[in-house]
Amino acid sequence: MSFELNNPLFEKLGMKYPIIQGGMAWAGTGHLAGSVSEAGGLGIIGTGYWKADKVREEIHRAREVTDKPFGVNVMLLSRHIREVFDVIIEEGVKVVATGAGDPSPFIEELHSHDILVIPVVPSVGLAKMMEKKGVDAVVAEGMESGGHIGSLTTMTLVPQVVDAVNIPVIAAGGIGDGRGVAAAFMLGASGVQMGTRFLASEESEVHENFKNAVVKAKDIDTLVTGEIMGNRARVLKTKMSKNFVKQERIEIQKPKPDADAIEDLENGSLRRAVKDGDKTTGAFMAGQISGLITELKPVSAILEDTWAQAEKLLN
Ligand code: TUI
Repeated sequence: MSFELNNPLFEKLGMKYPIIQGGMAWAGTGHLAGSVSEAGGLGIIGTGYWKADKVREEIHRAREVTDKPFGVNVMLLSRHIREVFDVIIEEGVKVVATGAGDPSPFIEELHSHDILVIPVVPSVGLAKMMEKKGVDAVVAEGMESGGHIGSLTTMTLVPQVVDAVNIPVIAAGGIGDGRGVAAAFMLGASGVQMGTRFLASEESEVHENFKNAVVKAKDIDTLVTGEIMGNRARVLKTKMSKNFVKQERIEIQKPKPDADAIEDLENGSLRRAVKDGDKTTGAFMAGQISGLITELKPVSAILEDTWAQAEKLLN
């Protein structure tokens, strides 16, 4: 007996599992996203603050590993989003996910090119607004997630979004194995998104220091930066992130830093974690579920094992 997938969206995309890989900036490379799609999930390239040329290159890298559809996540705080959307349209990408903002101005245009639009939402209000604008599904993301986060937990957000909208709801935040997937389905979700679990995969291209840090992390080893300055983001505890939180309390008394300085700080610190494994100045964005992840696995095993465990529980 197998649990019925009640998500036509995933059938349309030819997915074997109702599992999406979160579009992680710097970490969600074409190779990782392509590998997830190839193995039966939906991979998503995380474009963060990347310029259009880099996005095009990673789309091509995804196509080296799969002929299946994959998505591209557009991070709406970036100044390069217009050019990034142009590349997505030119390259015939099938799915756009968005994060860290309101994608309303782009939805009609993306639909006119037959691109599915799946925004990440941190609240019921935004989910309802997105449904009104005609999006194809929403990812309801709790604050257990790594990176930029809202303030509700997955347990509280998902059922409230499920009750508020009539489009598929994909749960994200704190899901790392089949128990989490089964729980999300019990809350009414019809799919899940996992990010941190895929960071610690063989196909993930983050620095080995980053992978090891996720594997070694315990339950209480993340903290949230930006509580004071804004742009709350969950990262692994390091000397640097602990110090950042302290510095924020000092910085807030000073005149506001300019946009370029903030972008350099955010983009640079994440790049240094992902590319250089730099524990002194890097921001290792990862979710609270890091504590559950104790080994690196191939993407195919992550999908297979997770879904096998979920199906057993759901049946
Ligand atoms: O976007 C994410 N997670 C991210 S983006 C990112 S890149 C970055 N790096 C450094 C600092 C900031 C960003 C790293 N992680 N998740 C999806 C998400 N979207 N979480 C929360 C939201 C969100 C927040 C507000 C979505 C919409 C929103 O709307 C506000 C509005 O404009 O109404």
